[in-house]
Amino acid sequence: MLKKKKLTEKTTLFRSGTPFKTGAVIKDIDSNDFELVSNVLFLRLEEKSNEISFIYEMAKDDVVYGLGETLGALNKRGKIYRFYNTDDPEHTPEKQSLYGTHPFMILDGEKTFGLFIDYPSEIIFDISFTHKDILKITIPSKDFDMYFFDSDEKLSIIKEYFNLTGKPYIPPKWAFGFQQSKWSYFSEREVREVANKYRELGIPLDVIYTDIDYMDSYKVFTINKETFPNYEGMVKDLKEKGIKVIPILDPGVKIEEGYEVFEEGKKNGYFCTDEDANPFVAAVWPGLTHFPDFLNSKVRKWWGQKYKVFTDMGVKGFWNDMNEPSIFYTPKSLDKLFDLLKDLEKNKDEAGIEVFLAKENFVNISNNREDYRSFYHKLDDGTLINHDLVHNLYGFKNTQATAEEMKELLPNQRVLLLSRSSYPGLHRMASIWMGDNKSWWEHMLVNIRMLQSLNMVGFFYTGADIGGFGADASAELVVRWMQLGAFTPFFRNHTALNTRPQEPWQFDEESLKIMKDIVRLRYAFLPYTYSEYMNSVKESTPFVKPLSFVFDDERVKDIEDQYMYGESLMVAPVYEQNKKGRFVHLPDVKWLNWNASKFEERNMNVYEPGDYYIKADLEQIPLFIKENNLIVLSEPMNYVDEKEITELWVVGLVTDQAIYNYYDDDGETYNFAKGEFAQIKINVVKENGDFKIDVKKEDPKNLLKIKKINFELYDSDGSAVRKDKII
Ligand code: MIG
Repeated sequence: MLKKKKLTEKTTLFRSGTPFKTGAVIKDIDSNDFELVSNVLFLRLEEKSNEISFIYEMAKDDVVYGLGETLGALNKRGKIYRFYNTDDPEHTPEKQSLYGTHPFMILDGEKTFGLFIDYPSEIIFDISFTHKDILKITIPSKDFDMYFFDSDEKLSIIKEYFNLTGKPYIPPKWAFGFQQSKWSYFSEREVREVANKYRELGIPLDVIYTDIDYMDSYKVFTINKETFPNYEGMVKDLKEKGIKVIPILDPGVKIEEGYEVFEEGKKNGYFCTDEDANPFVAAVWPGLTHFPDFLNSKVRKWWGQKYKVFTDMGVKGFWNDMNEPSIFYTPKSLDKLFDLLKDLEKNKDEAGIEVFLAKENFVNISNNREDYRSFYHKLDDGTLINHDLVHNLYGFKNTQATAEEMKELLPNQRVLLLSRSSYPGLHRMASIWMGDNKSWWEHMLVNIRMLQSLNMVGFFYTGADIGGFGADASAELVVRWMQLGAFTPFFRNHTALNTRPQEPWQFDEESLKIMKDIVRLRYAFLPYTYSEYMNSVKESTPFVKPLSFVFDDERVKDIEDQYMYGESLMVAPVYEQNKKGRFVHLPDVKWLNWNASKFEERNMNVYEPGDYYIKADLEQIPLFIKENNLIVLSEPMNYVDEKEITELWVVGLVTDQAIYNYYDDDGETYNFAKGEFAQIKINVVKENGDFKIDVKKEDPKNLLKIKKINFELYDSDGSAVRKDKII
């Protein structure tokens, strides 16, 4: 039996039992005026002793979108997805769980609707896998909320979702610059060298990350004084060069007497507890650790304030890792493994196949569900709850701790905040990257698809490890991936321990030059990217969209490897080995193609709608500007805000009229919410073979330094008219 309550014209809540308050939804829905129902519109309900399933018979051409951080196609049909946050660095196609939980989907077809399940433990979406036409969503519990969105418009379903769970996070403007990371830069010297190298080579850069090895014995909130003798000095010196340093932070607190974080946590009962009410013990990087109980608001406050060691040094970005939480092993699970080994040893001579089978036990010792069932959280009202029942909230609450205390530590400052694990609602305060991918061509396609799916669930500011995290990358792979990354909001090159280094200079002169140009191109696009990002948050419309969210023709439903980046630009990255081009579908309108390699070179072509093979040499990424839309560029810089932008370039194919609302603000604070932002309203009208340009500046706070706008306006025949306007 469910209870129903209509929340808005299009959104209805179906409540089962007494759901846990996850914090995903920003509206407080506690009133009693629910109506009892035994069915959910056209979904069939199946109840078992302790689980409920929603079943829907899909039409042949129904498409399913959403589900955020999941593997497989963009159209989610044909696979099982199991939301149970997992640190799994092997993103192979059969995997059902990754780091995040995003149980929001849109079914688009004969009927169109959306739904979101707010339940913090395992949820299974079997989307026409077990049976090819059946969508079956199973919640192994009777306490959850299910929100149903009734609309024919995919974008309005997403708006309803944001209405319910909040608008996406807004990072500082410099977060749209290029970022370099590696596990690890082992010393302050190495970090400084990398920074200097970027500046020497003239490759723009805004951020360098310090991975776990900056810490003293992996103790969170400490610094290894031998290898990083002056972390603060490094932060300050790099800041002079326009480079921000972002440290990684892991939740596991090393069990070590005298270590402040451990002592405080223990004294105050801030750690999750085991069956015997002792702090729960699990091994992660520091060895044996305790897990802070982030579901408790006192613990969150305590933890969030710890970031002060870094904010005091001038750090404005944080990278929260391992917060599924990842468990390498527990003392208990290790004992079991040793027992197994002893058994094997006893029968050593006849062990045979058992040795082969025993391998699994090694793999399964990490992130084991049994371990997640063996510890507890203490909520604000004093109740104890088993971790397994709220498992998917851990990373969310960990990063919420950071986000909330940042408001006090850095008032009115935007920070770049990344979390690996997530749950709906986290998208309001932080973002996620896509975790431990591999230097595989296949993972570029995963990146392209996940980028679109994550945008649907509110993680607009996201991206993958460029070049791939695990495994060795070839120069060509890194070049192609840097091109893709240049058109992803979060643009960071990162790689794992013991893999081939992949900074731009690690290969050959030609690759270096291409990568330098592509990073510079990224910076040229900054006015467009930032303006579009801010407008997309304002409009509650994904910044990155599949073509099928914009165009109606049947063909676009099959296009998963091209995407809209803002309203004007379609990106069609080359993501296959040795390819000198790719097929591209151009829907509905004319397109101005730019096979872009550098800001200074325009080689534009106009295409009619249709299907084409577009040549793209190694240094080129195929970009397409939509007819009667504009993009806005500026001269590349070494880092965001290095110089004042005094000139813009506005480029487009205008056959009728193009309007662009250029947005800008200080890029660092939340003053925009008080109206402190600037806009330039550009209106280009094609008239008698000429272009009439109208520009209106609205800049009450005098934020803009733009003096001149250069227009490059293309005609259907590919000819260009150049004009400028002094403003
Ligand atoms: O167990 O900190 O996803 O980006 O470099 C691996 C080391 C732990 C996983 C993160 C990755 C990071 C790595 N971390």
